[in-house]
Amino acid sequence: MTYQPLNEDTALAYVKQSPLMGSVFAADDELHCVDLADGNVNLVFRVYAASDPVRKSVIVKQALPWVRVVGESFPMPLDRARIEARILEVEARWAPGLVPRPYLFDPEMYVQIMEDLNQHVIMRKGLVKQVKYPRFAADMGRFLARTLFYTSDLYMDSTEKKKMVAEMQNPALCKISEDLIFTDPYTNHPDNDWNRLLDPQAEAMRADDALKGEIFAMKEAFMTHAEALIHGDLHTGSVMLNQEETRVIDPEFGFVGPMGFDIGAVLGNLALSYASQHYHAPDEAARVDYQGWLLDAMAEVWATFEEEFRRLWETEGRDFGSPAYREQYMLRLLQDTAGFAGCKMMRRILGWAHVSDLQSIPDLEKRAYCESLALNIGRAFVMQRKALRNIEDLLAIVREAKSSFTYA
Ligand code: SR1
Ligand code: MG
Repeated sequence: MTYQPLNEDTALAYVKQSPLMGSVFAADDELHCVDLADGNVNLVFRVYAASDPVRKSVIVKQALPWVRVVGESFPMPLDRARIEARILEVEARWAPGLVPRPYLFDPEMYVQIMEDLNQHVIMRKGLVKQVKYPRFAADMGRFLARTLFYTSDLYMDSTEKKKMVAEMQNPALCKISEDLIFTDPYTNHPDNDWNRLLDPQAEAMRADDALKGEIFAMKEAFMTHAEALIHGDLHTGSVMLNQEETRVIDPEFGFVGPMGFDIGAVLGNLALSYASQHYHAPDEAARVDYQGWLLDAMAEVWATFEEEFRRLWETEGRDFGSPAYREQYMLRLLQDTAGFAGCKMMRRILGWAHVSDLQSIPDLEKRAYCESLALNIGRAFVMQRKALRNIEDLLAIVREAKSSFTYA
């Protein structure tokens, strides 16, 4: 089939002629389609059977040759859909039950069909409402440990690892991350968008060469440290969950890169939520309680990751069997995690592509209070990362950070 962007009608017709008729759906099922596109980049449809819309339902995700929310002026290669489908398969192998089940990838239409998580919600939306997810931290720690360990040189055969590095090259999406996370926010790039009440802080950060030097160190690590197959965009909009289950979605920015980029994305986005709770949870007791939950979740993600990763290394590691090296490696991972977390927090405030935790705060003064707190946490993560010795040191940065504004 020649590539063409789908709409609700053609997505429905597409599913009706697919191998899913006879597996997920019966031939005589009455099917419906609804457009679900919500993120920045792709087309997303839900196709479901009228007789059982919860269980008989799939997600049809199609790449566009440009960024959906911008249009043709921001081109993006269709091939990212192949990489995403491949990474989803790898993640499903090493972390089964923690990603949606992949059903089909069509390399001509750049369409993936996968399990519909219609009993799960996007985590960021739940965090804004102070929902606690009891399974999240342990599940996420395990997802990180397993996907990162099994695709690293600690486990993989050296030749296979190098083949994977070549197969998972994702240069266009990596370039977007290089620009949007590590470069543009610290320049006068015309796409940057920030709350103008933050001008003094934003200008100071853009003029701070010590900060830029450390951010460039993180950028170079992002570009050159081919440690493991990473998800590449593991913010809280890439997690769907409920009280019992956690699923990681959308690995289209994945490539073989630094492990701390994924772990840092998770911790940095929890810290963004922490900063935003000054607005979302105005009752002080409720805010302190929820911020406590977020800090506990950050600690548990790291603790579960570290415990599982060490266990896998000790029991299944093929090489690098030195306890001294292991200690050095785990400490470097923690410090990288802090550095990438900080970069990922600051870009969401100073650059393009903001997050709803902060963007949904309508009062610009209240928003500036929260944004400034997040910027100060992010900056401290980057600048103090080499002094961190354990996860408590990282949490202390969050607890002790102050906004440069007064909450009015
Ligand atoms: C052009 S894509 C903009 C941002 O959305 C994605 O989720 C990534 O974070 C990317 O940087
Ligand atoms: Mg995404």
